[in-house]
Amino acid sequence: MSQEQHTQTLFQSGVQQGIATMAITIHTIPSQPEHDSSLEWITPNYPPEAADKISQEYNAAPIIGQILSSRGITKGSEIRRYLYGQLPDLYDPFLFPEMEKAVERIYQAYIKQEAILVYGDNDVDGITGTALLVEYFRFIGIPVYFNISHYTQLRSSVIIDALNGAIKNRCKLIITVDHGITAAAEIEQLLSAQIDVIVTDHHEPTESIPRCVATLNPKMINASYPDRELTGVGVAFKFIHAVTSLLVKRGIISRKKIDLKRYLDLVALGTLADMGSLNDENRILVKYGLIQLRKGRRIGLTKLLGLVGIENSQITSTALSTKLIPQLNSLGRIANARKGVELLLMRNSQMAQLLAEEIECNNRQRQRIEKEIAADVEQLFASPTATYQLNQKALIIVSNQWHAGVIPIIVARLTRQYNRPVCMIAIDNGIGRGSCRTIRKFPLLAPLKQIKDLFINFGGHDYAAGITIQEELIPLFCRQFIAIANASLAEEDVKPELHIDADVNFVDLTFDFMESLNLFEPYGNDNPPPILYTIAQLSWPAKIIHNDHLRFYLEQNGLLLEGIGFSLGHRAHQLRHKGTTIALAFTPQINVHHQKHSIQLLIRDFKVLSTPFPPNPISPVTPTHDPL
Ligand SMILES: [Mn+2]
Repeated sequence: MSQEQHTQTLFQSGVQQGIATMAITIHTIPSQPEHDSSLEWITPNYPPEAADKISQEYNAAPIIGQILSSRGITKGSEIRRYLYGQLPDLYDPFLFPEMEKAVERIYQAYIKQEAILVYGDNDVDGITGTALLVEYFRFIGIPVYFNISHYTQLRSSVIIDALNGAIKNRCKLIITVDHGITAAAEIEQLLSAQIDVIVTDHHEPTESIPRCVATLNPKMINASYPDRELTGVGVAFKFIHAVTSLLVKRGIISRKKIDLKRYLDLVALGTLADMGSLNDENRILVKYGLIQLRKGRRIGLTKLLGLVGIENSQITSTALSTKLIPQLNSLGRIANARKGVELLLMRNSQMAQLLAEEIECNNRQRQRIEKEIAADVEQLFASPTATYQLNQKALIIVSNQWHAGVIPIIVARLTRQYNRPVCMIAIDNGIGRGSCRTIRKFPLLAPLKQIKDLFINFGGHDYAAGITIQEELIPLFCRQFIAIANASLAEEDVKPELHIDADVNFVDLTFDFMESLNLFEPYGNDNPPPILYTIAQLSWPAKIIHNDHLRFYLEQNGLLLEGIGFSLGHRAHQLRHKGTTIALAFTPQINVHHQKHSIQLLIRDFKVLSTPFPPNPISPVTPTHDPL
């Protein structure tokens, strides 16, 4: 039997066994050391003089120069833009090659009072981008309708749906938000119905570009736009920026009447939700969007924030990403994302409260479904029969019992956990919908293109992509995709890493220091909270709290600090002895308890350097050999 046949047999028997018992099969499972840290710590290697020079030049604490250096932000213009970037630093929206044509078409719609249909994708990026365009067109006085695609729809039917929506509402122009770039064939049908289309998107273009009035996408080949990383809502914002300039220039509206800042709350939400890289423009947009969000002017969001327990003054990118965004996201996953747009546009407080409660309830259901799938996956990873492909560089799991809308959340987590490309495929009615995430060293689109004949459709980004595939072709996909990953990734590429920014002592961790760390906000993709390093002793054994978290009691040169380590409970046995010396990788935080502020360490990882000897004499002696 050839190697190829052998793999396929394994896969097929895996599928059959899997479906009979748990309806899941697994193709690779990396080994994880159970007891010690499984992360490789990458310490910074910048020259200390360079970091000091930055701090002196910017009159900032030494730590600022160190973290900037560790992240490779060392040129004067980059540092200024990173630390103090403002709205006027945004690029000219007319740098999009087809912006001129797009705004001219809106001008026509305004003059002729033609209705526009805004058609958005069903994730938070699409929802916020749709709400932004609808609110803007209403404000300047163009009739506007909106539709949001449904998660169960195939792409071909999405555009037909848009067409029907446009005909029903007599719209002459459709504007897509956060999708459309890969739908050239379907968009042809709109043209033959004499409906104009403007595509606004940020997904990677495929070979055929839609033939339409204008395509606004920072990822177009030969695009002259300087920032590829804008998300769907970001592109929509650039669009209304350009429309505003034109309408002001032509004397239709006065500059004073329009304040584009009021749309930035939506831009911040969509950009964070879509994991936009928080450098360059996204960083500026999110920074100012957070200021807007804290004003609490959008009643629907205020109600939803209230339900998830975030006060306006406590709004941070992290709070939004962990608490608010999953709520809005759950609509597109398992319900109707249209409600998300309604919530964002709502003016009536009572109705906003009701809708926010409905969304919260929907999110709870999403959490239940997610928990079930996560338990399935966990059980599968624990199963001894699943270990036959331990050394593969990609992980693919398939089931006919998963909810396609929920798997992207789990895929993202598995990718972080195993630090390798992961794909989860949910089969329904003979069609598999796969969600793929990956690591920096293995961008997805090139390998997916290589095997594109296997798919009904595929698309997305280099680090998060989706596939649609006939069920019978899944084994072939697994074999080919894993082979490509194995050929291009080395063992060290898939070893989980932890990047440390700087090394500090407890004495440095003051409230002033915490204030200077704020300069690095907002945190998110490509701009994580700084991770610091130190060595300390346990002033008391660590305590397990809430099942799997650890509370640390630490001492360094007579200074005491507490730390919290999420999901580190399984390593409590390493921290049983007072006086144990450990290396810590952590992010300092301000903890507020009964209105008292204190600094605590969010422990990302630790390594035991030495334990005090002899160990606790009361502990029972473990026999060193079998007494029989
Ligand atoms: Mn998007």
